[in-house]
Amino acid sequence: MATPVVAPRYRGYGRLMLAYQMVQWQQEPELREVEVPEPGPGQVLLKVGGAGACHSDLHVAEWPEGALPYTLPFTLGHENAGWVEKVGPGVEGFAEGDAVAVYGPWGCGRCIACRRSEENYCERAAEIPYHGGGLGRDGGMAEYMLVPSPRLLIPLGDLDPRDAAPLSDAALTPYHAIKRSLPLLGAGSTAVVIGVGGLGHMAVQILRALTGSRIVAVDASEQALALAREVGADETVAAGPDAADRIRELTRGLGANLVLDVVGADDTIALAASVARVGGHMTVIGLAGGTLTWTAMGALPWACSLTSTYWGSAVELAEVLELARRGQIRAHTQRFTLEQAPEAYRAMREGRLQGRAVICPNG
Ligand code: FEH
Ligand code: ZN
Ligand code: ZN
Repeated sequence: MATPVVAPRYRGYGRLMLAYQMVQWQQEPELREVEVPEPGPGQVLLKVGGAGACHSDLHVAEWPEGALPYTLPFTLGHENAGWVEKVGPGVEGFAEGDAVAVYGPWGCGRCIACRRSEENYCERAAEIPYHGGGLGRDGGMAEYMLVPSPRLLIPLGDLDPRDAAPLSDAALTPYHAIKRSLPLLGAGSTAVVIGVGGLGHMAVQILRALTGSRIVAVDASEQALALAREVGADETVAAGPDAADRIRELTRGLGANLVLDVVGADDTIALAASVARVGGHMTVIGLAGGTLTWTAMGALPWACSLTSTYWGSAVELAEVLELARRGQIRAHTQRFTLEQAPEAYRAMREGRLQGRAVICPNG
């Protein structure tokens, strides 16, 4: 049970910890003191190394009561990594001190999609009143986090959990989106990434690691475009009225084989649709709520597929971690203490972050 922050670190027999929690819809989250959970049968207690701050958290906090199936309060933080602190009865294969990433989208664990490790597309999602730790269940913005099953843990090897945490969403989400377009992305192809924030700067690196595409990054901020060049973009384009012409110029008027919209606002969706190629893919992973009016003729080039994807599979997370261990991708992070979590989100809202903010509750 949560109470406001008070001095004692113990209440009764339960040890207390700080947690950054959603307490009321459409209100700022709060730092509160809560009990450290005890892992029950089949559960694992994680000592949190890092919990990435994601744009979706801002959207979640903005929803009115009843729009999401979540029960309040719950601790934020849905891209998490840390060390196993304690395993509950019956848990095998993990031991205290193991460095692990937490697979973020929590499904039923039993349906065909979940058995394929695609809990992001769980067949029973509509029956489950949360989307994962930090999304309706307690997440990683606390000293400890309860993980309901070891199936949700992926070993990190020698990766530092504070560097690896963002990989579980900021890298996994674009990795999943890009993987389905790989047949289009041979040498001579073009991939456009719109938005070079937490997910976008990982998308550029993933395209570099997996494809022969020329990578074009688009953003309104010159700082973001500098980061895009640093992590491997071949071309950068300032967002604005000339962006579409510039991209067409770069592609001999043909447009891009893949346009990945990491923002998902009206203007970025319009730009994406105007620079996709015949037979290409337009994939929207940003959640800014933009719309596209689709008509059979003219909204998109012929044979161009439009899709949105959600997060990725646990197997894909293992692949992402392998890319990071080999040094092919790296999340650019800014670390914050748990007490600084409100400042991390403020910086995100005001566009002052470069790369991903990671809350490190244990230093
Ligand atoms: C979280 C909640 C709902 C939709 C999408 C997300 C993403 O941050 C996961 O990639
Ligand atoms: Zn997220
Ligand atoms: Zn399922």
